Amino acid sequence: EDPDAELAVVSLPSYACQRHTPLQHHNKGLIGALSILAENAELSENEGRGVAFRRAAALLKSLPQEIGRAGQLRGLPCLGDHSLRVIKEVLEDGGCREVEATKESEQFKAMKALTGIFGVGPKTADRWFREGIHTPSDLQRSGHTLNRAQQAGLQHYDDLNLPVTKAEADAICLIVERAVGEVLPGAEITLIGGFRRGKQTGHDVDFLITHPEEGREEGLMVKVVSWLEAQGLLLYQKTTRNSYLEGKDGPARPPSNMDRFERCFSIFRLSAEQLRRTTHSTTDPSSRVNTDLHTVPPQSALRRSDSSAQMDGQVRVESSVWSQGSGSRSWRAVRLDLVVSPYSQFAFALLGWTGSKLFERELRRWAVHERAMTLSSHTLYDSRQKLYLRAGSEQEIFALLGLEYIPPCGRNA
Ligand code: DGT
Ligand code: MG
Repeated sequence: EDPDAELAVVSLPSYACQRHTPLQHHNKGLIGALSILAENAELSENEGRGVAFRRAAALLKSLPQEIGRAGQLRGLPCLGDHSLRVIKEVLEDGGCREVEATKESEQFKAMKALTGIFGVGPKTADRWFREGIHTPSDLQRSGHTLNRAQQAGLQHYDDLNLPVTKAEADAICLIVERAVGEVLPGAEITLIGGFRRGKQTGHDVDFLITHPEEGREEGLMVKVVSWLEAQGLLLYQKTTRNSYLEGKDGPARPPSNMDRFERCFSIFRLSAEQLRRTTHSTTDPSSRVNTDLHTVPPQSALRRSDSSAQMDGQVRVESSVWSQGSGSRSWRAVRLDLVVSPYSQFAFALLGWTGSKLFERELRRWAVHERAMTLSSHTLYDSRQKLYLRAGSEQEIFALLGLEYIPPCGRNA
């Protein structure tokens, strides 16, 4: 009898946007291995290879149980030859040589360390690596001229490489809410990105801002940023008008829409006091933890061990950024991204900025290949009818795409 002659544990559709992908899953070892290879491909700017590993990992994330034998995967989509080889090796030998070699590789380690600097992408990191620069300290010593973003990135390197907790995101939310309320009453702010998908930590905090009266949001970003800067809350900021031009092959959008889409990349200065105030005033009992220290935030905000960070092969269980050595710090740096969207595009912006990145990619791929539509964070264009489809909610967009609605917590592909 063929030991592999068993049916797949479940049958799953091939696009991640057709499935629920929860945050908690059952195949951490396999997913960790595939994620290392995906990351390495991305750092080597081999996008296609990266996506193939990400799709395979996402498929495993949506399985309802742990895989014990490769035969259980028979008939499942998204698993290419390379991914299957890695999966088999991990299942049979408890590890994969290619993954181990990647993790140990000087190039991979250096590329990770250098792209871990805010403002440094794979191209720049690769150029530096070939000059013998492997670490942020090497870079500092090299005397290279850095742009403003990179200078800030180097300066706040340690903080920006520590996960941001949900408690920290909530504290920043209160402050940004206040800024938005001061400069434009009635404006609305929504926590997006990984935290909206239910993650307990992230690499940054992302907010989407809009106003129910179309047009009132114009110029809002500049005002919000100025307010935050005046309070000394931004360590760095760069505001762009509609920096993101999606899908070069997408239809041209009216310039007025594009002009209104604003984004700000920033580094926020979060003080221990601000964090303490939030965690004490919150109504969620799970995040209300007693502490008799003045500047040290509650334990809930200090926990740094995170399953999603471990999944990415980056086990970070160091002592908190808030308590270093014997003393305690009074503030930390946090990456903060702000996006302003006109109300008419809000649903598209919300869907487009909630992620995950792979889920977004899969939505757009589904739209193009299965529906002849172009989805962006602004609009949905139907190429057959030659018209833009309006939507007031994420549910409507899924319906227009002919997809079952997947809530944010199911978009962790
Ligand atoms: P994190 O921060 O590591 O917990 O993970 P995410 O999922 O929050 O990832 P992040 O912060 O890089 O981006 C949030 C989502 O926004 C991401 O899942 C996809 C989307 N996104 C990121 N950058 C862009 C962009 O330039 N344009 C558009 N339309 N969407 C973007
Ligand atoms: Mg994020």
